[in-house]
Amino acid sequence: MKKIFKSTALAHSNLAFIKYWGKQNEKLRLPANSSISVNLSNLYTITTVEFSEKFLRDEIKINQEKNIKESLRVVKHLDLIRKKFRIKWKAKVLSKNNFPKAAGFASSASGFAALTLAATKAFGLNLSEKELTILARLGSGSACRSIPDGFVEWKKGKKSKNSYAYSIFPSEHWKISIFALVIKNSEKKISSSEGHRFALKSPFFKTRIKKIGEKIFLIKKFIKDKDFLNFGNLVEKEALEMNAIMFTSEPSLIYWDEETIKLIKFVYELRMKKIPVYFTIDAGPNPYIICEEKNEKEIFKKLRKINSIKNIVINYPASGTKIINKNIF
Ligand code: 2P0
Repeated sequence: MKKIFKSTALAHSNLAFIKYWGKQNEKLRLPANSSISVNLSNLYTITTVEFSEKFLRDEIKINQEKNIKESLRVVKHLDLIRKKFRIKWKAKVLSKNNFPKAAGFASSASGFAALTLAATKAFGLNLSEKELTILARLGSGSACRSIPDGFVEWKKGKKSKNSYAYSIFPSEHWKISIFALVIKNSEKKISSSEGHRFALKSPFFKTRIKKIGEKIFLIKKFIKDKDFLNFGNLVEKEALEMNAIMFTSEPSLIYWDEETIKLIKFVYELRMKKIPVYFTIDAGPNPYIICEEKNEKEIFKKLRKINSIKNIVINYPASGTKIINKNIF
């Protein structure tokens, strides 16, 4: 029987508690600091990759659309994989997010994690988890954190082979609830890749880097102990510090909207009412709100009443990237 070089992977998006913002090496996507994240159960990408000697060119479809800029980035990643493993064949790639692309969630992490596993498996390569994280990182830095299970650390490393991600706690370790809130769903004008470059020019960047080691030590301890109050406090501080780097970078980046600030204040109000809840924000206006599972329903009810929130996705810690037996073409 003729062998088919085709495989499908599912990767969850991830949310950083200690963020990646600024690179020590842009080409190799070596981050300026290590980071800590969790995979998000309800935000994921499924990608099927097929290689064939008959294909004349790569054909890339993301959410049924042909987007030239995104396709070029995918082809670049395929080229890297082909070069590394001496593959000559062209590929067909179909990638689908379970969330609408215009929902305002980043998809490069889950996208490049799924692409890396599907493409290597399609060719029958069985890479170790560590190797997969290194390869995914070269496509998009944060993608390496979507490969391992649950709560993940990405070690910054000084060389490509030392900059990898691994699971620090499995997804079942701590069932916290993470609301992804959409207040704005247009694409951002300044991409994360550009933002990373600007960050190095903030006068506070060096100070941030000096403090990261201690933050990583503490966040791991708080996750281990399931110490929600200290955990949430540190997550929130870290998000504000990263945003302070963005505000003071060159050029300055303010991804926030008026509604972002309103939601931050809403979180503060809930805490004044003794409801333990914390926020974090990435490179965009849409915040994430984190609480313990026991408070999830009460907070959800309150969030649903806020008109500026267009979409709420509740997430729990999720597994790493895996192969599934259902090709999408
Ligand atoms: C993070 N972000 O740690 C941080 C927080 C955004 C803010 O990782 O250039 O899309 O592809 O390596 O991975 C976004 O950066 O950048 C990011 P590239 P990426 O989640």
